[in-house]
Amino acid sequence: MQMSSDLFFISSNKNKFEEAKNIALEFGLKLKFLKHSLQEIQANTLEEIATQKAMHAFSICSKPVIVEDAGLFIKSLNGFPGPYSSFVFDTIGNKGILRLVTVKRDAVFRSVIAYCEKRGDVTLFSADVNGTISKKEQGKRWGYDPIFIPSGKNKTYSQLAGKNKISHRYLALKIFSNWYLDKKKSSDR
Ligand code: ITT
Repeated sequence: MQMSSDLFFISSNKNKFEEAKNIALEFGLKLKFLKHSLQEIQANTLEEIATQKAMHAFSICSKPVIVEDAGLFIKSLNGFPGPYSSFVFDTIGNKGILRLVTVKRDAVFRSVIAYCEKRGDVTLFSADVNGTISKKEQGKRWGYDPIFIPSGKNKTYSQLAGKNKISHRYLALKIFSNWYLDKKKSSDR
């Protein structure tokens, strides 16, 4: 398979990049990592945050770039922490979330990938995975992995060897990669 290899991925989160890199390779895309903490605006949607992050990222590298904004939306908490997932993880963490979720445990993990290759021009790709919040932390890994059980499984993301084949990040990167490789093919013609 021929690899397409001129795409930057900017994030402060090495775990996120490692997953994205392995997933993208499967689709024939080689991502280059640039570790940077991008400006995260206060906004009500991941799409708005991802758009701003992509514009900031492009101003840093001036090359085609993707960023991701992800969020955990808990239905009984009206979608909290959603766009505040990063802040909430750093403040109350998984233990705090487990204290807030009592009876209804349904949740959605969402990924929004934002692509920018020109100043002010951002294209978005998103995907959701439905699931539930576990009763206690199970397994390790990173972020909310120990408390999110994707639908149809009885293990958390942390405990699933195949997380990268079913995750919100996998699904969003799949849509993005198809779009990006098609675009490259038509511009190479
Ligand atoms: P960026 O620099 O890329 O923004 P971040 O860690 O702040 O890195 P997000 O804002 O996208 O990333 O993520 C929101 C929160 O959700 C953050 O605390 C992550 O650790 C967590 N998170 C995102 N994807 C996750 C995943 O696949 N598994 C577990 N936690 C995840």
